[in-house]
Amino acid sequence: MNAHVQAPATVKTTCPYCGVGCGVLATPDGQGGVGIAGDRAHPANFGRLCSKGSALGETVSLHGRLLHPQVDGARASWETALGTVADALRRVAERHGPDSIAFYLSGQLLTEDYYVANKLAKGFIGTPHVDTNSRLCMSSAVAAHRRAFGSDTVPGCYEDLDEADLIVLVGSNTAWCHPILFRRMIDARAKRGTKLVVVDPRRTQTGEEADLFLGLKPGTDTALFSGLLVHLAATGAVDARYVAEHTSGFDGALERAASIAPSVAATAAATGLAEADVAAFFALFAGTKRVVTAFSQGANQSAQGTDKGNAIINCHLATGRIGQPGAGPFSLTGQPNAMGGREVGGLANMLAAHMHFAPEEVDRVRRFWKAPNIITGEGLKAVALFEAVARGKIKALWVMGTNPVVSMPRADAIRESLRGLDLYVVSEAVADSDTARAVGKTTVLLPALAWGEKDGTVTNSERRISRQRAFLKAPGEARADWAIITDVAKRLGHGAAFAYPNAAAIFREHAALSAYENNGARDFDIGALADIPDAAYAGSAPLQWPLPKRGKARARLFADGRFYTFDKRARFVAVQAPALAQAVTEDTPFVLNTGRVRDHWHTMTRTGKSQRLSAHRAVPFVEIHPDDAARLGLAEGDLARVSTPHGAAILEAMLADGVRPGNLFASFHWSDATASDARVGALVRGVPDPVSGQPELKATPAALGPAPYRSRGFLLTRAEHTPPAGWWWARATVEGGSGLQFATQESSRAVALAMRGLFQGLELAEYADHARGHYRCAVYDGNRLVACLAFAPSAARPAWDLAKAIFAQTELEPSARRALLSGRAETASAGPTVCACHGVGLDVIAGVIAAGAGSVEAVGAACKAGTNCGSCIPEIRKLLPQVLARNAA
Ligand SMILES: Nc1nc2c(c(=O)[nH]1)N[C@H]1C(S)=C(S)[C@@H](COP(=O)(O)OP(=O)(O)OC[C@H]3O[C@@H](n4cnc5c(=O)[nH]c(N)nc54)[C@H](O)[C@@H]3O)O[C@H]1N2
Ligand SMILES: Nc1nc2c(c(=O)[nH]1)N[C@H]1C(S)=C(S)[C@@H](COP(=O)(O)OP(=O)(O)OC[C@H]3O[C@@H](n4cnc5c(=O)[nH]c(N)nc54)[C@H](O)[C@@H]3O)O[C@H]1N2
Ligand code: SF4
Ligand SMILES: [Mo]
Repeated sequence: MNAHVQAPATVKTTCPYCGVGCGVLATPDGQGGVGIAGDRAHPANFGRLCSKGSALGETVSLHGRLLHPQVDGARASWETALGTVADALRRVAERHGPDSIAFYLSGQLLTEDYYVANKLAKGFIGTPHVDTNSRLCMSSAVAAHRRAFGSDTVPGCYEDLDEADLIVLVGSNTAWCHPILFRRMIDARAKRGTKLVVVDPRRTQTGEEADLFLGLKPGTDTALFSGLLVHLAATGAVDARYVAEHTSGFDGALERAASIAPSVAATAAATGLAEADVAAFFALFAGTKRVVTAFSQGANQSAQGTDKGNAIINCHLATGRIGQPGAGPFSLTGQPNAMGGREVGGLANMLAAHMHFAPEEVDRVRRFWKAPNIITGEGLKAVALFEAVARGKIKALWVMGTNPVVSMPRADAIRESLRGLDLYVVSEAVADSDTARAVGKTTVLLPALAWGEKDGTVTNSERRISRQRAFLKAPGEARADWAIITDVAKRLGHGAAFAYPNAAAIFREHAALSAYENNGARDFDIGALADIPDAAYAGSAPLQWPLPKRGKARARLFADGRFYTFDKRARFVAVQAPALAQAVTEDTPFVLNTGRVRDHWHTMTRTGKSQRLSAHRAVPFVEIHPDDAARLGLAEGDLARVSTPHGAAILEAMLADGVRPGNLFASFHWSDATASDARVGALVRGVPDPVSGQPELKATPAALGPAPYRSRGFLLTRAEHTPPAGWWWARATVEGGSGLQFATQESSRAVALAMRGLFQGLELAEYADHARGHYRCAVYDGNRLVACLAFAPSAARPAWDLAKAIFAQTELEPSARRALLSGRAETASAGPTVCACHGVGLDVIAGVIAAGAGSVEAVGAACKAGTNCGSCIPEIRKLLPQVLARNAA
């Protein structure tokens, strides 16, 4: 190697996906690519990364990026685009008042971006209508914290998971959605015998790993935790002194709990659980001092989300298990900067820096910002905000860093409502998200810097502020979100208040506001960072708040039993009895639950670029209990139509006995950019929780039936291809190109004709049996395979694993060419991917198990599966007994 070539510099940054907030070492290769490793020095992950974090290097290409501003579909200069935005905002404010302007922000913005957007809207434009996708994510946890603690405070930290003897996971598929924290839990089990209880109507991979799985009826969590409170009181497990000295409202909460679930038997009846399981859970909780109850979307995304949070917190307050090592309620935040959004006040019911709308708070923020148009009350929350767009009350909407046309409930109606906007602005990293494709009367797209290019801070689930650092240069004309916002502020005449030279200056102001006239009255105080010099900000190590100027940092809050209510006592909350927001009907007899898969992130604008991450679940699916499927004549892999009064989707049936009979589970990851008929958000009703306004996304009554297509097939191409209208399809990135699974009413003859048309001038190797409707085709350019297709009647739907493996090769052996035409491998194939990191398939893993690998470790030693990020270990663990049993039979 040339001695003068500099070794590439490694940059410490933070993963842009989940709220675990893992530290990442990024080593750019100088050609737009990057090597990724876990940061051993980061206290969230100590060097580990999950499948999504490990594959970050596959997602930074510029393919599909929005690189230039656009106005009404045409490329425009920044000058024109920002002028259009500022002029229209001014016009709308003059004609209809500033409160006809709304902002819809995201927990994936950096704190600095979030801070200036919130400041511009609430202090300078003067509109309260600023909400964020965090409304759909953890606003119920925020509301529960505020009701119980008087502040939105997460009391605990990740070390509590290492030090707990019992971890209760409520509505959390931690193994897939917070994988690195899940690894810490599994480590704790190995180290100290920590027990794991999982509460979820669906037996997920997390549930598979549990010591006790509680597959309760959807929406009945408040009954379970009411029953627990009653049990704690009845068995002397209540810490009476703690309750007397540090709390209020215990009697009322207990009385209510007793009216909901007076006994183990009543709890079992209300939740649909076995009495023995309920009793076992109650005994475990009562008898274990170090308990962490971690909750996420199965609790939050519920028409009773706030009550679910408080029902959990009640049990921790009753036992004094809060703010102590290894004990406390713990809200797992979803997005990388969900917590930062709360810090800046990005939700419609907050003002800024954990201040709300008490007159002295409004006045304080006004003085600090020198704000000419400070708002004085709450704005509309996401669901109501988009309803106001539909009604024409909101005339201008600026969406930043979120894809609501996919992720909002009733997403079809959301898309439709945007048409009426006088001004529709989208700050985006990608060009063709469904939200970027939607249009208002005037539509402006603003290209934002993405992960690896932008620079600022994020705060994870344990209140730890970490730096996201740039290691790639800004592509095209993309700019930092904060820079875009401050430029619009300047055009609106607010230059002086938005004259930030860099992200560090914004951070300092944010830190200063947190400390402003605080004196310990507000939990969020990072005053110690208010004067942080640029160089120290640039090099800053991860820091946990609170971090006041005077006083010390604390990993846990409330250890002293003092809370942020006026009398410093925590509040017990009397919760409501469980009831689904909407009951099932004859026409919609199923309860549709929605959520996530292991390897995709939300609307897939980033993880969808990675072939490794696209292999685990390549097709939009609906999990159905086998009994329901049998009744409806649906077999594994059939296409099924799921519908509600709000929308419909066509998804592959996945038979899963982990789903309760009568329930369905689908992912909201697919959009119009990646599939023809799989925008699951369109089906979801989204009834808001009365306290938090967070919509119910886990229980919409739905109908289910077969979606018959004559034929099914797949097509692998080097460049992306979209089938004709009327075909069902789903696209996934594959090694070396793009893969489509499709279904159609067309004949094999028509498909053969289409292939010949599509690949004119190239060599087509074809196998056709049109009488039986079978057709296979491989397209070559010289020796290079450029496309390959297989097509058959739906009942004989071809699998693509073998073709995918061949498509990834550069030089094809004659046996591979033959295999493409016969559809049969001459050597063993790998099967569907289980281990994304090492690309190890199911058949390979089953093979090594059959050959004697009897444990997760042995499987890893034999074929490397599960040895990198460990996200697939639960799947391997599940496979072991199955294969061993099959072998023994
Ligand atoms: N792989 C991956 N990881 C992610 C994300 C991603 O997109 N992909 N997104 C991140 C974000 S933003 C978030 S918010 C988190 C979400 O993380 P999680 O909350 O763990 O994920 P979900 O799949 O949305 O829902 C969790 C579980 O709630 C269950 N549930 C449904 N109804 C009920 C109920 O009534 N009671 C109970 N107890 N449970 C119920 C569902 O069956 C589901 O298994 O994940 C983060 N991490
Ligand atoms: N049915 C159903 N719906 C759900 C959920 C569910 O469980 N079920 N979960 C809800 C939850 S918890 C969440 S958090 C939401 C998530 O839903 P969304 O926020 O809509 O999903 P993302 O795909 O993360 O959208 C982020 C967008 O920002 C863009 N982007 C990336 N980086 C940047 C940047 O630096 N700047 C800007 N301006 N843009 C950027 C991405 O390309 C992408 O289009 O979905 C919610 N919706
Ligand atoms: S657990 Fe995975 S997705 Fe979450 S921050 Fe860590 S590496 Fe990123
Ligand atoms: Mo989320």
